[in-house]
Amino acid sequence: MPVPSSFNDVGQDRQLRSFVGWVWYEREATLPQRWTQDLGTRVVLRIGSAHYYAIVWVNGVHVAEHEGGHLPFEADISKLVQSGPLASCRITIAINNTLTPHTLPPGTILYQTDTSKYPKGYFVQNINFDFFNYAGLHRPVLLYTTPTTYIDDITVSTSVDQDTGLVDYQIFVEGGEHFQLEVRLLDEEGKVVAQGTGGRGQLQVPNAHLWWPYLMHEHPAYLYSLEVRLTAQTAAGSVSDFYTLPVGIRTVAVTEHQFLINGKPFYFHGVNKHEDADIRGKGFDWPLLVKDFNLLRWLGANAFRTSHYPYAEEVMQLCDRYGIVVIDESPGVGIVLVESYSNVSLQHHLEVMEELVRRDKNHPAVVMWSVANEPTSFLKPAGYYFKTLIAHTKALDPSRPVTFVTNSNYEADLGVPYVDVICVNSYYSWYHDYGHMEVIQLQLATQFENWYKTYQKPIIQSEYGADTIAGFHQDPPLMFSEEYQKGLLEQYHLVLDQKRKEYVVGELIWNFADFMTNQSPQRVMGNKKGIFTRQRQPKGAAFLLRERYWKLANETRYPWSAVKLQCLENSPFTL
Ligand code: GCB
Repeated sequence: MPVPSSFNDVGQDRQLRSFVGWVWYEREATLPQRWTQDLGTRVVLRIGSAHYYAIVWVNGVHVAEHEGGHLPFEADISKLVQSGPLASCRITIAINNTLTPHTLPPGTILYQTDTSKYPKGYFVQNINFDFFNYAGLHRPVLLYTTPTTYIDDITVSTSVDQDTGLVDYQIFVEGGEHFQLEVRLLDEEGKVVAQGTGGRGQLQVPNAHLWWPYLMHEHPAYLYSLEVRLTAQTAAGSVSDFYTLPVGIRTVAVTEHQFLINGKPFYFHGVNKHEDADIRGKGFDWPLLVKDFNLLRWLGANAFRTSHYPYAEEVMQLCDRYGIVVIDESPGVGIVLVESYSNVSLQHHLEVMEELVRRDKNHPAVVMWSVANEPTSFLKPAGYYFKTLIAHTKALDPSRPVTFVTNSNYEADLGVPYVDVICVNSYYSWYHDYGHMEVIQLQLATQFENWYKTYQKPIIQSEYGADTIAGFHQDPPLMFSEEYQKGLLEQYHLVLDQKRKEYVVGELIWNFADFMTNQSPQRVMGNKKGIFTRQRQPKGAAFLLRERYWKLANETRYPWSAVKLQCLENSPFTL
């Protein structure tokens, strides 16, 4: 089985495609001698993503267990690989993709006991989310080393005082007490612009280049490099550890009707994505990722939401580098049953937010956390659940706003009182009043007005769209044709263009690309609401959005130039 990849679509076996239960991966690695002989070296096994519950053994010894499919975990395996003459290391990973009411996302196993209809022991995995439940080792599995005293974590937060950028840092060292830390901040030319010593401090950068979103500035996504050097005295002598962290200096703030980046109003015009592609499923793939970023830049998109789970770290790194703003979402999707609001579930959700914030806190591209998508937030226990979850996330990271994405009625929603920005999904003339595009404007305007009059908080249209089979044409438009998708989006845009002058701060299309789902009578080999096909070819709506996003970029950019941005065929960003 290739790693990284989902196991479902690489074989010809129908049972494997829909398999629910334990699968086993095993691999032998031969380690360099220094790793196994030098006791001053710490050897770590890092698993980028295992869907969903994983148990890990090295040379037959249990080293780690992890719940949750989308975030990395590690095990220090030094003792195991340094205990004998054996230089090889057998890594065994058992993964179980079963979802229960207490996992994230939640699910239920339904046993069918009517023996006239089902064989003995027959069961199915039920889920309340609309994407295929791919499983396997979706991201790289790595072995790496550090000294025994090492830099365990770094937290950076930035602010701006007039023209001076302020970079607050905190460095966490593990494995020893006797060490020195040196910190340097370098600009893009490699020039040292600030330095410090010790585990925490503030670096001041006069005339700082700020990190701006794509299309908002002529030099978007400016990144400094924070170099952290540790020198430690250990039993094995003096050792050093070194880490470089890209740092974008920027601020984020929310007012009653605006989302501010570096004090300027920011309008999200972008997409919702999925980690999804032919054959590899949710497996990480560089060419696919770079293609997606080229498409985002071609489109003039300045943002996306990691619907409906944390994406690979490499994705976040590219967002930092290209200035694509991220709403970083937890795997809290399909929280529907009352059992999924229990303390057991809440406790797990709090831990997932800890893991997510720990992993993504230093990315300038991440401007907001989303703790969930479309929960049954009108159920009684939802109030306490979201109050606790959002407060916890804010305590973990006071620098970013927190939201969850709702599709509940504005009067019934018990979670929205705790969010900073209201993110609302709606599918007018798709799931309701199907075929009737003429009702969209009225219904959408009412939606925005109701939410705003109740809460006076900025609003993002976090999903809207229509299933479209590429190549289906019909005029006047009928559902599933490319014309219908375009027509529906245009109706939404008419209202968005009014309300963005008031308090609507963003629009994210559902979805960037077609993606696989469970089989059902409503799905034709997956969800077809992509503006690109699953193979990343444009439908008509992609050209419509491209024109719109570049127009929006021209209207909302920070006025650094009177020259118009143009989307020329061969260049994603031309002045
Ligand atoms: C939604 C969900 C998303 C679905 C989409 C749809 O509201 O958040 O996961 O795929 O609608 O197409 O039904």
